[in-house]
Amino acid sequence: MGNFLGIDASTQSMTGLVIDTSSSQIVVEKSVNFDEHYAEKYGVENGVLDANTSVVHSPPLMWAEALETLCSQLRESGIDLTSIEAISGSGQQHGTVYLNQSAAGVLGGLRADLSLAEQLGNVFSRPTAPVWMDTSTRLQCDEIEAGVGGPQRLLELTGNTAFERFSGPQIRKFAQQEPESYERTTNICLVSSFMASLLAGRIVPVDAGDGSGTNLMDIGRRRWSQDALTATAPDLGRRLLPIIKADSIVGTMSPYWVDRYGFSPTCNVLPFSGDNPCSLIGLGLVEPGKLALSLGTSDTFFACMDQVRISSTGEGALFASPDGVHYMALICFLNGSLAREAIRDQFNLDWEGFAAGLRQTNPGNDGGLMLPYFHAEIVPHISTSGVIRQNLDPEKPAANVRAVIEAQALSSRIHAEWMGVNVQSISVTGGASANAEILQVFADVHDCEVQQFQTTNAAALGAALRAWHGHMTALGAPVSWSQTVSEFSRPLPGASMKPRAQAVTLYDERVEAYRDLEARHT
Ligand code: XUL
Repeated sequence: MGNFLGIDASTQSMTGLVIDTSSSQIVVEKSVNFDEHYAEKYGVENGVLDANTSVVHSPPLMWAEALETLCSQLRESGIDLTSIEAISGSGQQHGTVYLNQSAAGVLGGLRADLSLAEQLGNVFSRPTAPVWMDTSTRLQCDEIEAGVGGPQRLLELTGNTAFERFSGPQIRKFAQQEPESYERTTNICLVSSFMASLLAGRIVPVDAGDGSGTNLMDIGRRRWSQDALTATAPDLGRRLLPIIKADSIVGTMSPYWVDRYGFSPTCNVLPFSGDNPCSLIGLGLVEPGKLALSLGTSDTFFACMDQVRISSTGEGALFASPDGVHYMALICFLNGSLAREAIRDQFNLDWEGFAAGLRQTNPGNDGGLMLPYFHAEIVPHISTSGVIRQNLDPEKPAANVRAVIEAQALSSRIHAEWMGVNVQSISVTGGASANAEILQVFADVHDCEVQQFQTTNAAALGAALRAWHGHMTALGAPVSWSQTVSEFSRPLPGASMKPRAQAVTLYDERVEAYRDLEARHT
């Protein structure tokens, strides 16, 4: 029993969430938005550089700086940081951080009188990190698939065909285009393992949940696949630490965090995992059957599986669950909050005005449809941005608000068909999950109840729960996964949207119109 911290290093912000397991309460939740704090210093917009091109990176030094700002905010919130027994975290998936030979030494000897930004400037062999929004590696995807013996072989081996955003193709592109910098790269971290390394003061491995988002992990064995490594880049194996169990303790907080922020020197650090695998835990999906929806920068739709299920369309991704046993099937839509925000900003609305737009319009939007490709899209695969409207006046704010949300809900229904889950209810998380009007559309389109939770940050909650689970296991007093999640991942009483019969019937027709429109443009 005690306090456990989960940190979510996501695309647009860094969030910390503390749970008290004796009262089963979330006691603090703080978030640092990158654009608010660092737009000028690091040149980011929506947390990334050059969002409107196919090459999308972020500065890892900004993430380090945000971690410090977050810790200051947590301390100022009044929480006693010495009371935190263990920390784990979640990172936006697939992004890679490239470290040179000085990194391990610098991390191990951080001075508490200087900031991380002052000390880490020279530890990178590549100053920026490609992130999941990067779509520039189609060539490398094809080469890696061919290198292991074809897409089907890569799918069987790693659970996924090659995706542009996955780490392997990104690493291959770097090794090809900047061979000297690749040569100077001693370690490649994912966003998750980079953040954990900052806390532990040494380079920390990735867990299987995030390892499976690389196109490099043997999904059956949960370790790097030599065939995939060879097909990706020279001497890649020695640049990656062996994959570690999500439940292991990788060390204690380094003296830097103890001296500078007052964490306990005995506070355990666990490996971070991917944001989606952590959301799986945070929403309590530790048994197969239920579906969840995360409405974040990306929208993801996912389920817990007891066996490997492969998407024959090549659209779905498969990850290992950080519970160590299950799998996670996932579809990722790039045009999530970025598309909602684009419409909000185009019509000078705030979120209340956006919700009002949904209230003022009717399900089916009088026949208006939108394909919301404000950026290139992952599912369905669209390589150049371009918004398509059908029977929809681009000048009408409310109709465009409804069109973007209906598009997202209809698309999630169409592209989840391969998962073969009989949808009974959908658990929902992410910033936009606070918006009841948006959730109502998803309930009507999927004809099932959509449930809200106490926090909209299931990834940070899942990370805190993982910290608790791993800590108790290390103490020799393990808590089962169902017990770990049961008190924290209960849907909020009275906060579920129920499907409305008339709208359900109407969307059964609209889904075919949307499918046709999409088929004509993909
Ligand atoms: C999942 C994906 C995104 C990122 C950012 O495959 O690419 O959801 O994890 O959240």
